[in-house]
Amino acid sequence: MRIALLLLLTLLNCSKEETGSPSKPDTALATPFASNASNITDNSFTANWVLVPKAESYLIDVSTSNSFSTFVTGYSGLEQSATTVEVTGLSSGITYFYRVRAKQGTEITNNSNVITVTTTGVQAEDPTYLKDKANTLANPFFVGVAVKANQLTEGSSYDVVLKNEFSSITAEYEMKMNPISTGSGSYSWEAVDKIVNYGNNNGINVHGHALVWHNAVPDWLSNFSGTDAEFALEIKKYITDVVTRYAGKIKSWDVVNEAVDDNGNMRNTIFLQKMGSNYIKDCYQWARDAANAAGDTNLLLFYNDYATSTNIPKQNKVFTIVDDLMTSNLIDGVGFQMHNTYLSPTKEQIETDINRAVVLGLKIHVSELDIQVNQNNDITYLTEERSLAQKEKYKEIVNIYNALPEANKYALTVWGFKDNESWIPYSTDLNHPGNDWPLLYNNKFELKKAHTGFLEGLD
Ligand code: 9MR
Repeated sequence: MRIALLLLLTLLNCSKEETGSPSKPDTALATPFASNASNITDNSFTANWVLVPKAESYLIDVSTSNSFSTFVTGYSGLEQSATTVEVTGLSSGITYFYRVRAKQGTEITNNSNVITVTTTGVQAEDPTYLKDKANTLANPFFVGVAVKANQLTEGSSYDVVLKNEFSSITAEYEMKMNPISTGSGSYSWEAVDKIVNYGNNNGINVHGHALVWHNAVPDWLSNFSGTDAEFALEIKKYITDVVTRYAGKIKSWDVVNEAVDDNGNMRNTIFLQKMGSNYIKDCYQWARDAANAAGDTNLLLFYNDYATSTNIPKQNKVFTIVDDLMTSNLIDGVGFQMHNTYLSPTKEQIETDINRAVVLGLKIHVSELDIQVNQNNDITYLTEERSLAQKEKYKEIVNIYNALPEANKYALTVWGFKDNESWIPYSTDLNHPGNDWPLLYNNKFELKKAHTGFLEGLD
């Protein structure tokens, strides 16, 4: 009888194993915990979650709805053995949601918590062209961009964007003295001709930048061994030849650029050293005389400088120079470069600065606008938050400009097209410590929120 009972129990055990009915695990598989996404770009991110003991794999869902009513193609229960997966092929500026389940054999847990992540870049920004909107204003002004001659090939993406969006150009470096002046009376005109012809042939205003700048002195002049009077004659000849060649083709020139030091004194340049304290006036006089002699009595002469909104001693010195030039009727406008950041200068600082030129009846050129978002190197990609802050700052400066009286308006020029081609990232001049995204278009020439901010500034 005992033996028969043991036999029965053994048989029962066997049959239980044979039918494969689940044996209860020691501890149940835990539901995973999803953690924040990393490596977020405009078309991908890395989804992360915490390892679940005993899980053999994980099933990940990615959706554009937090109820997961639909799934991103390829990401409905995608099985993955690691605790991370790169989610690719996404659109820019879109919010995605992800969740994960753990799996062991046939056992699958409930869904984890849901993580929200927004890809970088822009989505459905207002495609209105900048100049089109500016031209509908009661008091329109030129919307400018800094260019390089090699961007101006017919049909290039620069060419297309430029003709659509902008009504003025400034050469980013090719109209400075060091590329043009190869020796006394000898010049390299090719790039300048290309830029000027491009503007003239396409009805785009051309602003000349810059006749005299301490950072663009050609070697032969830096090493000049003649007398100071001979040096001054070389500068006069240079200004005369350049202004004459492009008389009637270039609407305005920055005659002297950045003559004031950050300490509020005159910058101790080779021009000041060799030509004396009257050199600025001399340069403007030579430019005016050359234009008049060539029959262009409408050439606009600008003084151009940076950081005057925040540096008051510098601002004061700039306006001493401007006043002096005004007295001699040698200046038509002031260029405020505006290499700004998303934090500075404030609206009030900018208005106070610009207004000093407005009350003098001068034209205002916001001449080199860009807005840094990573001056402290605290982000590794253009975050949503920083992108919005930049947008607001673009909107603010355009708004300030647009509010100027008609007589004071001239142009608002952005210093380049695409973020990755800007002078700002890692600039040694600025001691910029990292990457940055200061312009209106991203590396793929897509519209950024900054562009929408510019448009909104025109409202
Ligand atoms: O952005 C310009 C850069 O590409 C040139 O290498 C550099 C030297 O020519 O000049 C940069 O533009 C400067 C402008 O002419 C004057 N204000 C400061 C700008 C940034 O350095």
